[in-house]
Amino acid sequence: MRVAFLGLGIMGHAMAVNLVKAGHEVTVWNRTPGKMVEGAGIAPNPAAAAQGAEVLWMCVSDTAAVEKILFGPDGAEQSLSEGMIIADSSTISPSATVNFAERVREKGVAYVDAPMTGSKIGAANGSLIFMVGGDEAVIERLQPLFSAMGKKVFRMGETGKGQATKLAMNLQIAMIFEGFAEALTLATKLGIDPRQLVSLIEATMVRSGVVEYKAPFVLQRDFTPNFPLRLMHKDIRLALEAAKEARVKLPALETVEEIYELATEEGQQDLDYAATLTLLEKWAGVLVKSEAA
Ligand code: NA7
Repeated sequence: MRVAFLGLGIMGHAMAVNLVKAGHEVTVWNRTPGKMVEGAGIAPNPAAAAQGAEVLWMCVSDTAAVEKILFGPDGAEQSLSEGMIIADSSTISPSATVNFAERVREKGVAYVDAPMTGSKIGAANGSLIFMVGGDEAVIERLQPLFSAMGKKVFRMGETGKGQATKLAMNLQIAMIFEGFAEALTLATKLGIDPRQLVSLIEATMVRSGVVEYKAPFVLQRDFTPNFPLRLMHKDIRLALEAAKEARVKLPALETVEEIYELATEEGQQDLDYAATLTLLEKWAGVLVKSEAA
């Protein structure tokens, strides 16, 4: 398929590489020039990238970025034509997504929100899991692209429902990790070896995919970004906004958001979100470090 891919960050770059590998005709665009994908064309702006494309796939930071690349100066909007599909793998506001979809529908363009999970590794080896909102028939047409980038597609409902699902998923990741981080901090302060605590967690019902994935990094105190804190913070804010719009109270998430706020004030926004542990450590006057390490 002819695909315009907009946004070559950690996730987008790997996804575009996999589309090229699967034989699709890809043209890429990134806000900051200099990023490229071997075998893909490069466009100077979103409008040029979208010219003649069957599918426009986006993977950028936030709601404002999606709005800008679609509807801003040199935005893709001016190159949209009847029958095209827009797919968005950025994590953004569900209500804004519905609004963007309405704006392009007038031109006969379908809109699918397709945020994903699987982290940097899943993007690199094409094993992402997509949670998707949109018409079934449109999603079916995108299947060759989903298969190139991921291993599973869950249709969650109409456009906007993919984003709503993603917020509910990341809310859990943030809170499960915070629970793990608080447990590590308390246990270490009380004289327990964190490595032993992790072994126990893994052998019991307390285990989770989040802990399994994050524990090795945390025990090595490796906070290089797999999923940058600034992006998890954005998702927490999006979840709180969506909750407010729907008149839902999320008190635990509100508290976790304050921790991210403080971590950002400490300059940790570009580290992995696991770095929120270091704040708990600071308040407790303890360092989570294994004696056996
Ligand atoms: P990264 O690695 O931070 O990449 C973000 C990308 O978004 C990158 O290509 C940015 O371009 C682009 N970006 C950011 N702001 C804008 C604006 N205003 N206009 C156009 N392009 C922009 O994020 P990930 O790849 O890890 O994640 C992407 C999304 O998936 C995000 O929503 C996650 O929550 C999930 P740059 O190179 O900085 O010019």
